[in-house]
Amino acid sequence: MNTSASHERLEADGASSAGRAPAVSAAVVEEFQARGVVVLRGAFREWVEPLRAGVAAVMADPSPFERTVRPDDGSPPFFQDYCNWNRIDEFRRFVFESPAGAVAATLMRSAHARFFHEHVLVKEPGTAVETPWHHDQPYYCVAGEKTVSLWIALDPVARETSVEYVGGSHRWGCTFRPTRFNGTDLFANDRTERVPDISARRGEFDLAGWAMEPGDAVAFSFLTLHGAPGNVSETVRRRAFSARFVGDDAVFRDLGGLGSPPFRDIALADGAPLSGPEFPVVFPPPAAR
Ligand SMILES: O=C(O)CCC(=O)C(=O)O
Repeated sequence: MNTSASHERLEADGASSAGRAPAVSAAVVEEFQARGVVVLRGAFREWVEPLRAGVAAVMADPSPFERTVRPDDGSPPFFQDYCNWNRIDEFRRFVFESPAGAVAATLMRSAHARFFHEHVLVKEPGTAVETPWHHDQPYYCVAGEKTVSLWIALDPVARETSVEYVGGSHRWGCTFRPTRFNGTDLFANDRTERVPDISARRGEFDLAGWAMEPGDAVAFSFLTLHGAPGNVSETVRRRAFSARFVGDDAVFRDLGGLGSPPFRDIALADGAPLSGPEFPVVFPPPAAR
């Protein structure tokens, strides 16, 4: 567990434009760089209501990418959908008008922040569906050192329901085989190493996780291993909006449209700098460039 409470603080200062970020202290940046994960208290409080409205809109009209896991034990589902920012007004406003891009650029120590995609994750009260331990990098058609996801809580999240992160795993120097939730291969690939059984060896790792309030966020690298239990609450939903950014070193990795998200229509060459309307630069905002 993270004991450095001073590193947990990031209080939103009322900033609401992409050009004006809440202060992210040097200590927070250092912790993100060293541990691969840091909690940002209250950073997106004013975005909770718009994002909840966006989540409701997606759930009412999911995209073709929607994946809802319905557990065999009959407990409630785990809803997931992604890449909806361009059709859901609240999400598009978040991408371009919230301080998320500025926060991401600061944490990544990047001259700019480019939006990669967003992911909606809703664990209904009582769902038994766990999020298996994984890291996101092997699923993605992008490579680079500068990456960050902002997992924003839209409900109160108790510690026993929270996502957990393996501190320092972003520096292990390896990526693990990308699999689906059920353990089958997502696509043919030459990675043989599987994610270690973190749950069985908890004492060996620097596990980080936090009880959260709506508007708190956890920032973590695409390489940081993470996983989550089911939603042990019988009454409180666990709605989350995970916004993903890459920095100025991002290049396209051609996965033949087989990654997750698949991004089947990208015309970039393997290794080319990531660009294009699917991945807008959101910080600095256009007026400041
Ligand atoms: O919300 C969860 O349970 C998992 C989140 C996750 O895997 C992610 O945001 O990359």
